[in-house]
Amino acid sequence: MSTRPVVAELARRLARADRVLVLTGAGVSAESGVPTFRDALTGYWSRYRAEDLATETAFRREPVLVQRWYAERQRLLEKVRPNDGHRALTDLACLVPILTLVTQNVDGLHQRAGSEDVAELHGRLSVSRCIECGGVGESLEPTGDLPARCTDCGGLIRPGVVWFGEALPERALRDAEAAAERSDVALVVGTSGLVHPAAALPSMARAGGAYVAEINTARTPLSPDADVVLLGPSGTLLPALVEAVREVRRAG
Ligand code: BJW
Ligand code: ZN
Repeated sequence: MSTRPVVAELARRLARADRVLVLTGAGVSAESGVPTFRDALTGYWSRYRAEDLATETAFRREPVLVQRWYAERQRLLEKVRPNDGHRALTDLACLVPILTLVTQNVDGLHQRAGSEDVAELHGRLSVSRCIECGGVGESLEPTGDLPARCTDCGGLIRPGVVWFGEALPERALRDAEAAAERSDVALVVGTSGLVHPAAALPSMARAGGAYVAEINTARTPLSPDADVVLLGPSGTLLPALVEAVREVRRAG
């Protein structure tokens, strides 16, 4: 079945919305060459177990393994670029009165595509800090012995991301929840919808009366509760959607 009528309806709703919430996950960066977490062949978790790497307990147990994993991912980010999906979301922000972009991604690609005020629920990979004194800017890659330690106090250096069991940045979560409750349309892009509290935002938006649209290459646990599910890569679907919003505005 063609997705065109569905895209047209979603575009009409976006064109008359006052407030739009966009929630993104790893899928939006997949076409930039950043592996997702849970996709069977390319996801990070297919090579490692989450609990071996993405918790503070794991880090304290095996700091060298965890630092190496994150340092490798930091190096990858220096080589990748935002894709058409990131750019389309930057464009969409200029077409609606209030757009709140909330991401679970730690790669900074939305900002590099030109998006402003991005609520980063799971932190930022490029910002490392000392686990003892909180000093930022230390490298995960030591010039001397491993593991990398803080030059001020000798504490271990960790990436500035949110691990399982850790609280999300207060302001980002507060902004995301407020935007969800007030949104007219919620676009949920490239997330498996498995990790909370981010995964609760679409249902929060729907409870507040929003029209919820999901864009993903596969169905997710969020799909049954979405008003519309567009199956396909976000790097293609998002630019098409933004073009459709422009058309509605030109026509109206
Ligand atoms: C495409 C595509 C293309 C592919 N186009 N699509 C309620 C219920 C149950 C559990 C909990 C709950 N509340 C809290 C929890 C516990 C836990 C949790 O959710 N566990 C579940 C897994 C069961 N949550 C937490 O611990 C959170 N903290 C918390 O709640 O703290 C409470 C607290 C309060 C006060 C004091 C102390 C504590 C923290 C969660 C942190 C998540 N961290 C990670 C790692 C970050 C570091 C790192 O980068 O290594 O964040 S986990 C990982 O998953 C990462 C991601 O941001 C996150 C979400 O993944 P995402 O983005 O959805 O990616 P994938 O791979 O899963 O999916 C990709 C999707 O894209 C797929 O659907 C594809 O089909 C699609 N796709 N190509 C479009 N081209
Ligand atoms: Zn320190």
